[in-house]
Amino acid sequence: MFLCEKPQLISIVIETLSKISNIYIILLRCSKINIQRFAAMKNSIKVAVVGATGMVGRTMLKVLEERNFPISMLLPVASERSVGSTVRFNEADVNVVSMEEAIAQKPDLALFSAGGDTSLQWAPKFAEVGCTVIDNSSAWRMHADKKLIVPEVNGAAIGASDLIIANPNCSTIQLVMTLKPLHDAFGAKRVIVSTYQSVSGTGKEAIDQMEMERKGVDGKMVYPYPIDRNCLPQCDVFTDNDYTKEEMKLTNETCKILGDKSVHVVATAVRVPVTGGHSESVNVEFEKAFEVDEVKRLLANFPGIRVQDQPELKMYPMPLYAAGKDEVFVGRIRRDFTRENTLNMWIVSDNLRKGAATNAVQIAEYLLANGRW
Ligand code: NAP
Ligand code: 2RA
Repeated sequence: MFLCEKPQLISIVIETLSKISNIYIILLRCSKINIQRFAAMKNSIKVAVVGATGMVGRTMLKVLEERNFPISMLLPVASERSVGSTVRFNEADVNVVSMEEAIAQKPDLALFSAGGDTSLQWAPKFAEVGCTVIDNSSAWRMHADKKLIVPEVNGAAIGASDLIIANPNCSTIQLVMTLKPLHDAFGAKRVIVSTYQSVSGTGKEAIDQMEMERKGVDGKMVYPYPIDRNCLPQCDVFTDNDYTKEEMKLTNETCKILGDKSVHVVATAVRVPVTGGHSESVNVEFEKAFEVDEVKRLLANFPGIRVQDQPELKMYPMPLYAAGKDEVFVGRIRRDFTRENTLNMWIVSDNLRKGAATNAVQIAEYLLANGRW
């Protein structure tokens, strides 16, 4: 009797041990999630950062930290490759979790920067649990029922039912910030933009490509040609009309944010061997006459814009000095003497900050201030 019951006993022991180890794993996961809890502040919320290991995601963590955004629990999410690794936030190592684990925690807010396909697949799943998603990819920007927001320009367009909110493309944000006060005053008719976009705009693999080239080492090529000591008149892929997607984003997103389809924007987007910070040479034709001093005054008074324009002192915006800053810098402001009511200017901003992370966090701050949580 005892002999024949022994295998059964062994299987009961194994089953019990396995249950204990499962409980142990769950407790371990919970303990990791405990590490991600932070001292509660007023209106503290659970925040997921999707793409937390990427260029934009890491900047989001930095910006959330710097601006003391009230977070009760942080859920950094990345691809399966990174689950279990850690990111640094508020002097703690916080575990990267999977999409499923983050959704199970029912976050209040998710800041997405993990590419368009990831957003299309996962943003609705976060929204289903009542989470507000602010998405940095191009996935939702031109959807008729999704808002495309730069808080200083059209923050008031956000409604209570907007759960997936799109963050515009980096090159568009710095353009619309500058156009908004001038469009309101003089009516922009036609905008010709040439961009000088940094390598960080393509993501961390592009930085690696440029660094490898500088070291003379062969490595993965993200661009079709070398980027160091070169300029590529191609940002993103070509569309049917021979403009690139980046160029068409400038055309379409600008009209959507300004709420005015009559503004004609045409762009040439160029990738340059600069690590961070996008620059734009912009020519704007207005309906109404303007004085250059009035243009400078309107720009200087607009929140988030810094005018740097003293040619006699060689003062103008440059990406090297815009790095790490949240403002949009404008200089070389001058009349186009070849055309009536037309202006030239040079706009520079840190593409990872106001062009992505800072704008997304500002949208979240706007929602917080307006009682979303
Ligand atoms: P990146 O440096 O290449 O980082 C991509 C991030 O997405 C990483 O955290 C990566 O995780 C994660 N990811 C990739 N596939 C995933 C998946 N299937 N599930 C979950 N996470 C996944 O790229 P980035 O420059 O930060 O750009 C991210 C997004 O922001 C893009 O949509 C881009 O268009 C947009 N954006 C970028 C800028 C810019 O200036 N760079 C500006 C505005 C908007 P792993 O580390 O695990 O691979
Ligand atoms: C770039 N559009 O190519 C990207 C950043 N969002 O710079």
